[in-house]
Formats: sequence, structure tokens, C-alpha cells
Amino acid sequence: MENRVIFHIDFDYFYAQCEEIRNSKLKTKPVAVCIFSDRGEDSGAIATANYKAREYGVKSGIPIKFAKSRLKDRKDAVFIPADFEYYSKISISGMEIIKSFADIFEYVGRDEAYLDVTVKTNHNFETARHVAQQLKNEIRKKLKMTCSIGVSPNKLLSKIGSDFEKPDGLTVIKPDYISEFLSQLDIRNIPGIGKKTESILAESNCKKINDLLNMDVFELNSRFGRKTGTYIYNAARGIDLELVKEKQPSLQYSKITTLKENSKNYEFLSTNLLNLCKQIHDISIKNNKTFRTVSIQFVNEDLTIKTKSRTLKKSTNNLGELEKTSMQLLIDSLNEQELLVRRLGVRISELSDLEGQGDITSYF
Ligand code: DGT
Ligand code: CA
Ligand code: CA
Repeated sequence: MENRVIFHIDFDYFYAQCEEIRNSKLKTKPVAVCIFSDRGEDSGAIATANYKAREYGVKSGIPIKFAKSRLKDRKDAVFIPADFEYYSKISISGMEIIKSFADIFEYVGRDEAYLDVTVKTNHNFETARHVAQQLKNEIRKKLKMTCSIGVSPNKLLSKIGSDFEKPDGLTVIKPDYISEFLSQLDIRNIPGIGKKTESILAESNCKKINDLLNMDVFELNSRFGRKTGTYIYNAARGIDLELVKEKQPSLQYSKITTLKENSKNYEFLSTNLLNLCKQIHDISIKNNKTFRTVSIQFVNEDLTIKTKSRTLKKSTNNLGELEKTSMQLLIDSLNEQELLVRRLGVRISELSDLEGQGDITSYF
């Protein structure tokens, strides 16, 4: 197993870089891509920002108002409304290039993927470095974009690696370099370790990945539960046996709305939800699609996101079924919901052609 060669590739400041490539004048300016809500003026949040804007503390998730005040001394700062359709097109072209380099291609999200290149590189990390550089060159040439790649024997380390030298990074972690590489990192560099876990560990003076090596797996399990405890234990040692699983980007439709007021009232949310279901259903009918998975999403008042999904036994295009499933997801989501909900969304995915042609896999 540990003979594998895995890439994790992630585009740098993706939405903002998409904007830069269609308007090169933006490159020297701070750029923030904004999701304006329909509560007027500057209400809404930043989806992402280029690295010039990040120097001023402008980043994903912060309110547009904060971003504007942080950049108030930069008269050249640019705030652009998000254009998801355009970003999807760039993503599709990018994924086509990435796919052509892989033995096994696993789509993760519109700007990232895992590749198993073990056969292609003949288990050799020098060859792998070369192939990763070629992939970066190809993306630069065809898309005019930069991306970052992590190369290692597993998904976990490659994911950490792609983040390590961002932007335009290439980090190769050969098997004999794993422990040295990890020893310089903080616990929060482990994917999936949130603020909460981090602060619990900090209480016992555990801040660096190296500090974790002194904790045994039983101790970690008893604190975080078996699943998370074992994950942390293995992650600190660079161990991850997850396979790269073939996965293509799949078509999905979603609708999200900013509520008239923040709320966690069932009646109020369900009225909005049914409205969204109707709109999503219209889109699926118009495009002749059936769906198999239904998801609902809360963007909470503090801009954190909560998503719940359910996969149906059979693919359908029935409005009643969409409504019923969404309402059930709403009830589940409101259970233990403390924050008020600011935006509410519905998504259908695993779409098929109504004529029964099987799964559509080549677009979003
Ligand atoms: P990076 O990879 O650190 O250079 O920067 P990004 O912007 O590529 O960050 P990443 O990979 O986490 O996210 C990819 C895209 O997803 C990003 O360009 C915009 C979107 N995105 C990320 N975080 C948020 C968020 O909190 N809200 C919304 N609406 N979109 C987000
Ligand atoms: Ca990215
Ligand atoms: Ca990403």
C-alpha cells in the first residue's frame, strides 16, 4: 500500500484567479469575489480573494462590509460579484487536463482532485515530481492559471502538501521524508482538525504534530471518540490508507436564498424551503433530469455552513418526493440547531436523463 504515488491538486484562489484570467488588469490589484445577498447594498460574504487582498485580512466567509473596510486604503481594490457559471466552465476545462495525467482520477470539488499516478510514474518519486511539474505547466499554458500540487504516498500527505507552498506550489514528500516533513507542522495543518479539537489539544500543551507522537491511541480515542482519535493518531504519523476512487464531476442543481430575516423557526423556514423546492423542480423538469440525492444547506448567522443530504432508493423527478425529503432534512437540521439561519439552500444531485440514459457525469 505505501508504495503508491498520489497527487492532490488544488487551484490557487480559484474564483478570484478565474476573474484575473479574463481581465489581466486585475492581477496587480486586491480582488475579492463577493456573494451579494438580496438584503441590499453590501450585505453578503466574500467567496474568496486573491493573495493581494489576503494581505489585508480579506478571506473566504467574511462579510463584504468587513472586506471593504479592511481595503479602504486601497483605492484600486476590486469587488466582483460571483459568476458561478463561468467558474464551472473553467473548472471543467481544468479537470479535463488533470484527468489526462491520472491512472485513477477522483474529483473532489470544482477546484481540486486526487490522482493516483503509481503506474504512470512507475513508483518513482523523481518521475512523479517531473509529471507534477508537467501538469502545472500544462495548466498554466492552457488555462493561464496557477495551481498547487502535493505529491506523496497517500491522500492525506498530498492534501497537506498541496497547501504547504501555496500559491503555485509543488511539494514532494517521499516516504523517507514523511516524519521530517510533519515535524515542522502545527496540528491545525492536519485536514479536518478544527478549532475545537485544536484548543482541546492545546490544553495539554499539544500544538505541533510532533507533540501528538507522545500520545497513545487510547488516550486520543477516549478524548475524541474512536474514529477521530484513530484518525489523529495515524495522521500524526503520516499514515492514511484511503484509496483514490474514480469519481467524475457530476451535474447538480442548487438554489439558495437569503432569508428576509435570520431565523430558526420551523414554519418560516419550511415556507421558504418549499418555495426553493418548486424552483429546483422547475429546473430539473426543464432540463429533463431526474435526481437521486437531495441536500439542504444552512448558512448560519455567523456564516458557518451546515449541510445535510439524503439519497433516495430510486432516481425521481417527483416534486412531492423532493418536498418530503427536504422537509425531513429540515427537521433533522433544526434538531440541535442553536444559531439562527441566514441563508437556506436546496440541492439535487446524482442527476440522470429522464429518458433513462444513465448518469450524466461530464458536467456540473
Ligand atoms: P487557495 O486554495 O487557498 O489558494 O484559495 P481558494 O479560493 O481556491 O480556496 P479553496 O480551495 O478553499 O476554495 C475554492 C473555491 O471555493 C474558492 O475560490 C471560492 C469557494 N469558497 C471557498 N470558501 C468559501 C466560502 O466560505 N464560501 C463560499 N461561498 N465559497 C467559498
Ligand atoms: Ca483552491
Ligand atoms: Ca479547494
